[in-house]
Amino acid sequence: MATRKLFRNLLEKGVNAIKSQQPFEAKATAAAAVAPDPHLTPPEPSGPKILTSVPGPKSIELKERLNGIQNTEAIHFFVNYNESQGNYVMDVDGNVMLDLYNQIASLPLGYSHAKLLKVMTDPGNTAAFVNRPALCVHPPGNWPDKLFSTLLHVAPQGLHQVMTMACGACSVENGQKVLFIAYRNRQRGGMPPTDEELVSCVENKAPGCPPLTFLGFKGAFHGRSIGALAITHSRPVHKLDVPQPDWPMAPFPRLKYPLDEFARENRKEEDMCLAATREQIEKYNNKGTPVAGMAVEPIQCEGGDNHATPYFFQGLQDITKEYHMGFLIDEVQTGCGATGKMWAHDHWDLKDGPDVVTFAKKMLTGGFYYKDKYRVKEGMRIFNTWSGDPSKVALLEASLNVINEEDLINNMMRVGDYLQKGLHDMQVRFPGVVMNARGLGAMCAIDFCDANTRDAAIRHLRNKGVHTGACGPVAVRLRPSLIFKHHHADIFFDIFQSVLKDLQK
Ligand code: PSZ
Repeated sequence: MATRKLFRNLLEKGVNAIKSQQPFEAKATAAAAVAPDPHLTPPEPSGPKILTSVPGPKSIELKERLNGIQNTEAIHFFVNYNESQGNYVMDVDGNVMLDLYNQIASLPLGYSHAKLLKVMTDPGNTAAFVNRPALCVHPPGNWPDKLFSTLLHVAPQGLHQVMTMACGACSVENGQKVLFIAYRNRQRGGMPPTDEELVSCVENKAPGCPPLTFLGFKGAFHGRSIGALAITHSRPVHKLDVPQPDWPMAPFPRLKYPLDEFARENRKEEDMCLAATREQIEKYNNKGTPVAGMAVEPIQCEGGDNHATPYFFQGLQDITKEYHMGFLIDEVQTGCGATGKMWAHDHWDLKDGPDVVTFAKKMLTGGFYYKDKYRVKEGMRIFNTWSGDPSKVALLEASLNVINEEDLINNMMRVGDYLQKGLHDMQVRFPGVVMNARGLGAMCAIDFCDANTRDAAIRHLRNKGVHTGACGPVAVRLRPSLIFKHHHADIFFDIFQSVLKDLQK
């Protein structure tokens, strides 16, 4: 019985138990009294407004109804998308919350941005929305132009090939496939596959299905489908009962924050992880299961917002070159400007572009970029029915225009700096409650003394009108959209401070 309970706790770690709280009337702070953003129609609220506990009675009723046909344990609250605006999400009970989580970090411009609504209502786009194409066989005539003006326009340096996909996990898996295929092509010296390979691969047997492996990092999250899951090592809830290949796993640095203050210790930790990565690769290569590629997140997000320095990532790239492996950078959560650069790996000053970069979330379409040398010759090998969706690329186009016109990536750098300083200030003022404030641009996090206090903080924040997310064992992560400004940060800090005061009691 005790084991069962422990197991369930392990499985549920990070899924917040949602309990009722006392209603809270958020005060409109002086900081909130700023001119409304003209791009928001109607303008966003001036601050949070809480009418019931969150989730409120309507959310609870809907959850019960939905629970009859699916598992609803992860649902925080039901949303009124018609009334959610800018940085504020409104739930079905009329509670208005400042949203620092944004649909798991996937709204580039918050809710109902006028420019995105316009794309949806433009009669010229109707056919594209109604007739969803099988993009790899019947693309629309404007598809090449659309890809050049959007995805290629913001492509990471040195990566000129792109493929759209439906979600993050399938982007990662297709990126892995591209690297496996390239590895085998290199081993064959450009010769075509043998008949034996063609026959055996259909039966999941070698040599057609080679014993190649792919390296992931401890604490990583790359998605829930089987190939992406095989390089995911964050929580048991993702993996339990699913057969997985024996692939190498290396330690990801556990650094001390602020990074600069602990530069010497952090360097030692990163050197240790780089050495361990080499050891893993040698081990798997030597036992006849060569490592064809490695995947790494610029910040391990779901795993707890674990950062590493450019030195570590440069070291990883050197290793991939030395061992003739592909270097896949998973920018599903870090891509599209939130770190203060279009791609988080732009912060690293790599000698050469990465081999594959995956994206989804704020890019609105899934997909991956890759180097020309990884182009797969045959059609149908990197392929699925929809292979993305032109309507999502139309929304991405409008979003990128706004991001460019309003200099929103630099906004993330500036407001991110402000958020990081504010979080640091909180850890100085509430020692023993919060610690390890950290961030890159506006992708920030702070640790709590333990998981229960962290979960309570998220509940209290929500009941006072701020929606944030949990990650890792004890962290709260902030995932503002690119239109988040300093006055929103002030509202967050007012409420965060009052929650920390309550928790300190
Ligand atoms: O709990 C969850 O399902 C979460 S929390 C964060 C994510 C999912 N992120 C998805 C994700 C990611 O952060 C990285 C770095 N790579 C791949 C994925 C998978 O993307 P989706 O969910 O679109 O398949």
